[in-house]
Amino acid sequence: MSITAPAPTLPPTTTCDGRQLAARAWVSAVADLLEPDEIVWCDGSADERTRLTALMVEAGTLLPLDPARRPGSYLARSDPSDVARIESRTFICSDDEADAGPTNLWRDPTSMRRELHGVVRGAMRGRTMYVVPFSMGPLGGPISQVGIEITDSLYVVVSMHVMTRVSREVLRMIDHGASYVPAVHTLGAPLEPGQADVPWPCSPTKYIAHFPRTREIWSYGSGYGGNALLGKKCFALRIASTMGRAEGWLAEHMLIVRATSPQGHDYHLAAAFPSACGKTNLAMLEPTVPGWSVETIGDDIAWMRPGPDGRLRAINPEAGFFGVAPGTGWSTNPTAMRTVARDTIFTNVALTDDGDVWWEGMTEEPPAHLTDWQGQDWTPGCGRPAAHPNARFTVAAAQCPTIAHDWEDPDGVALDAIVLGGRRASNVPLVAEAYSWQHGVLMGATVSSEQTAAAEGTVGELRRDPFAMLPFCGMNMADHWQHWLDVGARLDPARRPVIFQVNWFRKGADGSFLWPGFGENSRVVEWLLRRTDLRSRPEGASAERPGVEDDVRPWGGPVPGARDTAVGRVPADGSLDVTGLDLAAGALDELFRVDRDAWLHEATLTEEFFAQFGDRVPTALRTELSTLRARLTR
Ligand code: SAT
Ligand code: MN
Repeated sequence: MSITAPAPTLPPTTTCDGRQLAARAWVSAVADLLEPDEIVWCDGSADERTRLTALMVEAGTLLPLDPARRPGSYLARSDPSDVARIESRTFICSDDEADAGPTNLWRDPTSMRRELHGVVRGAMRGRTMYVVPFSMGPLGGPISQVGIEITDSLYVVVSMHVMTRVSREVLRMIDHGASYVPAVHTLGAPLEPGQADVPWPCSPTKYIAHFPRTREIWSYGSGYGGNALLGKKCFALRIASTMGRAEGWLAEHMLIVRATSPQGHDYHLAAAFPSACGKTNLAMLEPTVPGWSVETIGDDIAWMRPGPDGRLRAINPEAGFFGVAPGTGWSTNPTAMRTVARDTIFTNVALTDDGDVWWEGMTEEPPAHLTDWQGQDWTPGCGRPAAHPNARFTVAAAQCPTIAHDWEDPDGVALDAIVLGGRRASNVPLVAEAYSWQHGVLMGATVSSEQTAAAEGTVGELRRDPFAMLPFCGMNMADHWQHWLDVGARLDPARRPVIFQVNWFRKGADGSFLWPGFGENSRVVEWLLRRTDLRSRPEGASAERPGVEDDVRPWGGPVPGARDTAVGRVPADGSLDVTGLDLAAGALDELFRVDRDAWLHEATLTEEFFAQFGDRVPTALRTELSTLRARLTR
């Protein structure tokens, strides 16, 4: 009789009786497998950051910028093959394939654990293993969560200092029973004795694997962004979305802002946008509407939980911004430019001859000579971009001039509005208010962008990006929609946020944008925020003036009127403030025109889109879709 040994696998994260392993036990099991030369426990201190930064300068990973121009700032150039998230190597390893759903790459957790064991064994040989205890959200806050990232990348450690709250206190919390997300990252580039290192080690083989049941993350082979800073998309979205579903909260790809009206009333909104829709600009909006001001709370991720008062409370779980540099300029987003004026790590931007940074869109005129993101000479018109299109800045949120003074309030802010944006040349109005929470969830489930500029009345190829979560949802997308419905049902119907859809990108018959965008989007924000005042409208108040629905104004400002359309409530004539805007003739009508046939076609496309999720699509959404059809054909 022969006895076969069980196939080796990743170390467990729990004891036999299901309790999570003590941090030290788990770390030492991981170290046994990865075989680093040394283990360093990080504390998140300024000293630590200074020391590790100096090591990276010495290794050539970071290039110090001219302190007179960009104090405390550095340039990192990644390996040219390691420049972005890799969705084709991002796996959701749920026990049941159906729980990952058709929009994720699923792998069986048992076989993935075996496969990864073989891949990561000895991966840290010749390197130092850093143990980074971090909190997402203010330490110990009711909506916050903690994790431990193990990594052999100094760039990752220092970036985690900026993007999360790294602290030894996290280890104490874990010792006292707090559960944590165990996250392992390795560059997959062990060093043989005597082998020289390179500035940006990585491996051609890559894995970004998520294990929802044990909440683990294993990332191999990349040192870049969301592949490697595991607190961000991996934890705060993919793993957190599954935690939130189990625990009754939402982890969303949303910015959070506070807008204050001229009457001094604070409103809070969270907004989801697919990429390239101006999310960062909205997070740092400079309103053109007189008397309004906007403060930033978060630019990328929102964790939202029903509060004891029946309202939805949101925090930004991150501590920094990892923003796209190209396209950020003094004319498009001066607030972001001021944020990165100092103490910033730039990755894959161009270097100026005087030791500063540049990227496409920073200034109208490029400098006469640059060193491009790959370290090559660059002159205008040479045919290559100077900065990689996904070049980034990593900077503390606290440096943002518009950051709210209380952005770190552990209890978060109570949301008044949830905004879902897409990039649509046709069909979708500039703004539409959902008729109900369910209708809003349908809006979120059907968020899409058009690749091509659609001709009038037709719809181009749609890229679906439900709730802007397509690459970030750690579970079956249809279950995510059901979870939205469930969370909504737990909120006080009179106080829960109102859901809106926006689209800054609608085009006219001549193919030009109908809406100016940027700061003028504050006009839309004003309209939709004031609409949320209706939730607290006193009984019996009536509409008295055209475009003004309610003359009894809880906050001293008028509630703008709305007109019902098949797809939602749009601004009544005169209720969206467009004074001083130079809109083309008929643009306003066109921005809110609902084309019956095009929308019936849109409903069919939605049915086709839903079909891939089969019976996991919530009944309430199918009902909403039929109701939409009924409104269209009425
Ligand atoms: O690299 S990140 O995933 O952090 C940013 C992004 O791709 O959205
Ligand atoms: Mn993002």
